[in-house]
Order: sequence, then C-alpha cells, then structure tokens
Amino acid sequence: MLSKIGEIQVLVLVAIISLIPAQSFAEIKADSIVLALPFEGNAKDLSDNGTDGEVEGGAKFVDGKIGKAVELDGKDDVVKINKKIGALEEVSFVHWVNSTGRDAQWRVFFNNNGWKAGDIHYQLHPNKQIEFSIHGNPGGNDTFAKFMITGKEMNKWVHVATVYSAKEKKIWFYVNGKLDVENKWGGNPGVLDKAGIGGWDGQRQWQGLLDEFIIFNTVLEEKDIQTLMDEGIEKTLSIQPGNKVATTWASIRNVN
Ligand SMILES: [Ca+2]
Ligand SMILES: [Ca+2]
Repeated sequence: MLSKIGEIQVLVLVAIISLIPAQSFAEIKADSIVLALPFEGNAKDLSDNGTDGEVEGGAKFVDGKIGKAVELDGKDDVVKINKKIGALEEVSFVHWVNSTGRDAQWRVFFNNNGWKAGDIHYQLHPNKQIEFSIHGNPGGNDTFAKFMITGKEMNKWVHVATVYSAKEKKIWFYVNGKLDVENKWGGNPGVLDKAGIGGWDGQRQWQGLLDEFIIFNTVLEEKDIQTLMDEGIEKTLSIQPGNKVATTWASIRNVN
C-alpha cells in the first residue's frame, strides 16, 4: 500500500512521463512534407501536393546515394518546379548533393524563378559556402553556412540540411548530420514559388548529382536529420505510425 504522499508522487511521475513525446522524430511526418523528390528514375513528388518536377535539358537518372539520383550536366539541365507551394514560416530543406564541377561559381540547389520580395534562393555562393536567401528579410537577404563545397568535398556525396524559423528568427545549417552553424537571421516567411532545382533562369547550373530532395514545412531537429540521412525518406516514413507511403512509392517507381 502506498501512502497518500506516495500516491501523489506516482501520479506526478505518470503525468510528467505522459508529456514526453513518444516519437523521437515526431517532426518527420508525411503531412509536413511539401515537396519530396527521391529521383527514382523520374522527378515525381512523393508528397500529397503532387508537385512533380519537369526535367529539362536532357538530365539523366543514374545510380545515386539512395537508389537513383538525377544527374545534371552543368550546362542546361534543370528540374523545374512549375507550381507555387506558398509562404512558409518554418521550412527545412534536406538533400544529398554531389558536385562534380563549376567549383567557385554559383551552383543552385533550389532558386525561385526571378528574385522578388519573399523569394527563397538556396545555393552555393561563388565563395563556395552554402547560402540561404530570402529577398527582403530583416538583417539582410543572405545568410551563410561555414561549410564549403570545394576541394576534397567535390566529387563525393554530402548530406545537407538547412532549417529556418521565421518565428525564432534563426537558421540552422547541418552538414552530414551535424550542426555546422546556427545564425540569428530574418523574421519573414520564405516563399516557395515556381523554381528551378539545379538552375536559375538558365544560369547557375548544378553540375553533378542530386538525390532525396525534400522540403518540410516544419523545423527539423538534428536527430530527425540524422534519421533521414541514415535511413532515407522511404524507410523513415514507413516506420512512422499512420504514414501510408507504400502506395505512393509504388506509383513513383512504376513510372519510367
Ligand atoms: Ca543538357
Ligand atoms: Ca534516390
């Protein structure tokens, strides 16, 4: 028999435990994904939005980091996103990149077409650093990771995750699953408009490979990013209760 005080202690303990989230990667949910391109032989979007990319310039699908990846020639190859996704207060980009050329030139991950107020541009700057920009954001348009893709970081797979919160006025850059830098920056939402992955209005082309290009409308934590890096999006979602991705994956894989 527990004493009265003992009972209260147990109740308090139960109440505290029930507040701890059951999932260690609670943010990785299918409905928080606004764009997911696994590049399994095509540019089909895994998310519920169905924002399929359009492959231009003769881009190829080759063996990638996880299954297939898209290979861009650094000249005119690009994956166009021809639908506006919208303005986001929280956004996480998670993707694999392998840069095989155009070192020290602009190399685009995801740039909205044009450059107007609110637009997101996300690319390697000619200074070789990962750069994230929102046109007109308080504190300046641009903010940078420390990490550079140059030298020995060329011709190899690098996992990159960039996480922005307008509410917290912070941006976090992660490289290969580890925090590279946290910057105080911004406060405005970023707009995902019609865009190019691997190119911007016929310029700044990516030369090399891109794989598992995923955008979330939430702030992912380091452990979420590590899970995505280690397991890949398909496995990560399949182990989440309530995420029914098998059908979607089948439809993505069946399109040649
Ligand atoms: Ca081409
Ligand atoms: Ca893939």
